[in-house]
Amino acid sequence: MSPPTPRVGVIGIGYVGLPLAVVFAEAGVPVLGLDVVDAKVAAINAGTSHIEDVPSGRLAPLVEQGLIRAATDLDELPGLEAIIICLPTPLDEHREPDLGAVLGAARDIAPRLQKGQLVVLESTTYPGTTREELAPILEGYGLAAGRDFHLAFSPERVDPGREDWTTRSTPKVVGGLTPACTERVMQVYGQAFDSLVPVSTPEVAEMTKILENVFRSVNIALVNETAILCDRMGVDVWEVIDAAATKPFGYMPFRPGPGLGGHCIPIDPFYLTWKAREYDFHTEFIELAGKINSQMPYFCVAKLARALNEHEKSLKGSRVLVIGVAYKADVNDMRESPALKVISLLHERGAEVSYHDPHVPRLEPGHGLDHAMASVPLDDDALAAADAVVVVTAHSGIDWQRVADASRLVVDFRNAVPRGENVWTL
Ligand code: SAJ
Repeated sequence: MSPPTPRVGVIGIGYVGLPLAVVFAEAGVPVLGLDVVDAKVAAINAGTSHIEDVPSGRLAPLVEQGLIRAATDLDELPGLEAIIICLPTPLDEHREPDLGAVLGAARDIAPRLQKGQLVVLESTTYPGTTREELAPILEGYGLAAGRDFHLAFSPERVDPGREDWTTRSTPKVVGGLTPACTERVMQVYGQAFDSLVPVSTPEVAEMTKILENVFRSVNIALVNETAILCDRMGVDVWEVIDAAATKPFGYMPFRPGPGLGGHCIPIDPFYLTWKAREYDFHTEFIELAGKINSQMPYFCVAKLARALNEHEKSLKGSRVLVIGVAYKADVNDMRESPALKVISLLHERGAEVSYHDPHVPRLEPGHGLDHAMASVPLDDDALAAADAVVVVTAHSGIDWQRVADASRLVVDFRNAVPRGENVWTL
């Protein structure tokens, strides 16, 4: 029996695209995943997932049934009902929006675009991108957005590692260029998502996503600033936050840490900052939050130096064991991880650094690391040999009491280790 004809195309089968493809395929909608990386395409067609949140055991049956297929060739685009763009939107070296991947995809789609097709952008970007940047490129071959083809924005709300809210169950915001576009994206997405949140324009949908991430960045910066002040006042910020979290309304706990990682929160807010300048507007909260969050690795290394000093040691020449380097607990993603900055600063100050991370077996040079590093076993010898053990990312499954018992000094930036004489906290 020939494989089912794909109806939805997902351009960019990564952290966002692959979970999206799986949700459509599990709803019985055949998906064509498109990517420029041959290895990713080959892995998916072999039923092997390269995304932690999508186990191969979940992907393989869908590939075997022909419900997911991956390719690099865009010439199958014309046969699809919907084309969904899930490509990275990083910042460039000047910390300005880099829409290169998204607009490149639009230029690839445009000559293949057919009447009646739906194009959806899922990549996080500034309000106006869909209407002002994407539509003109897609209209380059005579079709008009909203009349000949449908165009919408629908932000991804993936929280890597989370299991209670899934790609399917998390409410999905959709904003079409026209009411008919919104209706069309609801028809297509309604096959795969439990609940849809239609909004009046793509700008509303784009701004919704940015607000969600600015909300996190600003609140994380708030507790980070509070942590720095509490340190100076000799107040336990963790106890303060836990006490505040007992308020059953009007409060949402965020926790301080060694900095802001991930491919979203440190980056997305600055897409709005950039766009706001067109309106003579300074997004002061976003910029202040960025300033505070980016200072946290420096504050944490300074606190480590103070702790070593209390043990008659200096950073220079000290053996420091870092526990957890991924950008957050229970993921293997290193993008924008504050651990990279912490390790780089420790190297600059002459410390001998090793690390243990069960999710990250190896760190390649780059992003401030001038040499590769391999994760070391977290055994009593490694803990005892360190002049300081530093908790940067508190993965589950680590015996923190053992860390406290076997270490001479622990500096815990995540409030993971039981308190004790030899334990300093952020
Ligand atoms: N962090 C703190 N303190 C906190 C919470 C987080 O220091 O109280 C740090 C984390 O360690 C991490 C960074 O901030 O380095 C980002 O954490 P995050 O929890 O926002 O995690 P992300 O970036 O993996 O996922 C987020 C989504 N997270 C949640 O909704 C909880 C959400 O903001 C977006 O849907 C998603 O990124 C995205 O793709 O935009």
